Amino acid sequence: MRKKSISMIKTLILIAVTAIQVSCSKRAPSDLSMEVLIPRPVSVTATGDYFDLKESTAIFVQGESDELKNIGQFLAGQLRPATGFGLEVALTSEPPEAGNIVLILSGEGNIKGKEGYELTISEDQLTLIANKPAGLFRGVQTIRQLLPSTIEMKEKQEGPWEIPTGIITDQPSYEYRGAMLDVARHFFSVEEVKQYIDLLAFYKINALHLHLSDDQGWRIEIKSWPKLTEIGGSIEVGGTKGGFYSQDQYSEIVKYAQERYIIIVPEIDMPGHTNAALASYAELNCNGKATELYTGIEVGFSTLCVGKDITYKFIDDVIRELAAISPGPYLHIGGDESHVTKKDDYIFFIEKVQNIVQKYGKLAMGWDEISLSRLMPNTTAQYWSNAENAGRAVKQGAKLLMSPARQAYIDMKYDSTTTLGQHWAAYVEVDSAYIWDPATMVPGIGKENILGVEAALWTETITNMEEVEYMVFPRLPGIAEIGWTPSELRSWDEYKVRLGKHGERMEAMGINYYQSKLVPWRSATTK
Ligand code: TNX
Repeated sequence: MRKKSISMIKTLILIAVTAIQVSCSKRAPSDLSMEVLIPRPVSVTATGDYFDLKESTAIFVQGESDELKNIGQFLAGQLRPATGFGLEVALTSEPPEAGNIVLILSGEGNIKGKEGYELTISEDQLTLIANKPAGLFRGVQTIRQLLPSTIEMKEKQEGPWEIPTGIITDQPSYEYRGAMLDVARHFFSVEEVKQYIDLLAFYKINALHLHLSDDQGWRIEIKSWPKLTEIGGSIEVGGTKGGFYSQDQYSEIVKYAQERYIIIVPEIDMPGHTNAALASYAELNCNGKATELYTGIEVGFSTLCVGKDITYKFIDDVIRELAAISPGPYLHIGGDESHVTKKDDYIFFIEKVQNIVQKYGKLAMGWDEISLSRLMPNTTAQYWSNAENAGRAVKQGAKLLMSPARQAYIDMKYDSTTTLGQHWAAYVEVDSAYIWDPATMVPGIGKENILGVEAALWTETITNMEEVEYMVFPRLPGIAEIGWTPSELRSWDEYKVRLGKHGERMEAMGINYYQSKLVPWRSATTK
């Protein structure tokens, strides 16, 4: 009896002590390594505490540079609406007081390459260090993803705005991580392209390839050939009104992308896929007659007249004007599916056009068929389906950009019930878009031959941004991760859980994404 009551008292004391401990300790320990980050960072060490973003938090930028201040402003701009905080951005040369965010450009630390960064989060301070501004910008995306999903909402939300403490050291696997948008089959406005750029930036993508011309439309103003846009830009697939970018508008897109450390890769597809040009100028046709405008979705029926001098005068003008407004290193010459161009003509044409691209100071890129021609050492071939073409390109010393249609063509339907998209290559479910490795895709071709990866969105069936989002999400985040995260850190079983949790964030961003049954979604509408 006595023994029993002593043990009962002991138990009660234990309960009381535990209760006091729990109510006194602030919060459960955090675990930075469990945070949902896409792409997954290279290295994460957790230290168990929290950094709190507060009303009083400021963003300090170390270094006298407007460029760095702009990155600070970008971060503040992302965090202000949902927090309602002022988040002042200030330049400093002194280490600031506790409670702030600090962005530092420095050659020190464990940071690799021009996009690497190191993020050190303590209770007192959040410190982001990089060698180059691009690295700071990539790290800023990590900071966004470490805050609660509601940070992405446009109206003020309830906090707390806490970030688990620890250290993230990160850098990309591939130097080029791109997305292609076909603005030729359906036209997308400057505002829509900017919206797309914002989505790409969030996943640390650094190249937007704009497919600016095709059979159905010519979308970039060329001042010396004005009918290209007057006539060739007037319509789109289905016969609806088309559109084009004036050179000023295009420059506005380039600048917007540049501020997000994204290059624009402009593509003029030739010698095939050129009906819009052939309809605009009779002299570009071998028979001297302009074709009719085309609003269908067949491919491979058009070609520039390879034997005429005027063709190269035309290309010289187009490339000269386009190169002058394109600060990025690459200019894409297409070269795919030229089914009505004779093989010898095709070979001759691609060699000649590569020279023109070089003359205007750019590096040529082209779809994998260009490897039939002699490639210049700095030309990049974009692999989409033909391993033989890819092998021939690499043998010539060219690098490959990997866009395998069965994995990275995000205009493909997810499954047989998807209403948008095509399925000539495959049904591309969310797992298929994730489970592939650029470095083992084509036998005999390894990482050293590969520039990077690119997800391609062709728009024969895609007419507006809501549809773009549905096809892009959630396949693009997976392809972004393939480009960024080393292959040994990638597994579908781990990724699908992370993606499932990321659903909440896509919803907070207002993204219309496909809720694949293969992913365990944890989101407002699927919970
Ligand atoms: C093939 S692959 C194309 C495009 C189409 C796309 C549709 C390649 C380089 N060309 O012209 O839009 O398929 O999925």
